[in-house]
Amino acid sequence: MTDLLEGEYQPSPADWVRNQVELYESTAGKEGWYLQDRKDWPIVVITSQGAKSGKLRKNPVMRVEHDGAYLAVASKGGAPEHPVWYHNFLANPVVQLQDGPEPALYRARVIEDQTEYDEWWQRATEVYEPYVEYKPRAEATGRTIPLFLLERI
Ligand code: F42
Repeated sequence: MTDLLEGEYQPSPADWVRNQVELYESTAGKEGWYLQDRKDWPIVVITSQGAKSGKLRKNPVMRVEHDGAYLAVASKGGAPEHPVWYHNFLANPVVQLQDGPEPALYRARVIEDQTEYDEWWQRATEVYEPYVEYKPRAEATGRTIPLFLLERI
């Protein structure tokens, strides 16, 4: 697979993330398209450019799609801090998203409007119910889970 963004690919230090990306990309999305053994939990692979290094970072996130737009939920399991890719998306909002055989470029923006946030949060929890538990876990540490809307360029 050829990346649409320029830069050297730096695989994730997390085995499960790196392996899922490899399986997904090497099979053009025919394998590795869901989380764990749950075919009702589909994923997409997003490639961003490192905010500091400029290297390409690849992260699967849950597939939350509506009218051709995608949501990236920066949940990190409800951890106290944002995932590192959150900073990459802010610094370099043009990201690559693969949902199926071919990647495409999207522009990412943080959803600020509360109504829009609530609408997309609802869609996210319909795809992946564990987000419901991540939200209070993050909020207990003073963090609101950021939502990025990705629109095709
Ligand atoms: N994570 C989510 O947050 N939401 C999801 O919906 C989600 C779904 C999902 C499905 C399948 C799967 O396999 C993983 C899934 N994950 C999901 C996990 C997700 O892919 C990420 O692993 C997770 O969000 C943590 O992201 P992270 O970026 O914090 O990961 C760390 C461990 C990491 O990989 N760090 C790298 C490193 O080398 O330490 C990247 C570092 C990086 O990008 N550096 C930047 C650079 O310039 O290169 C610097 C950025 C800066 O300015 O600090």
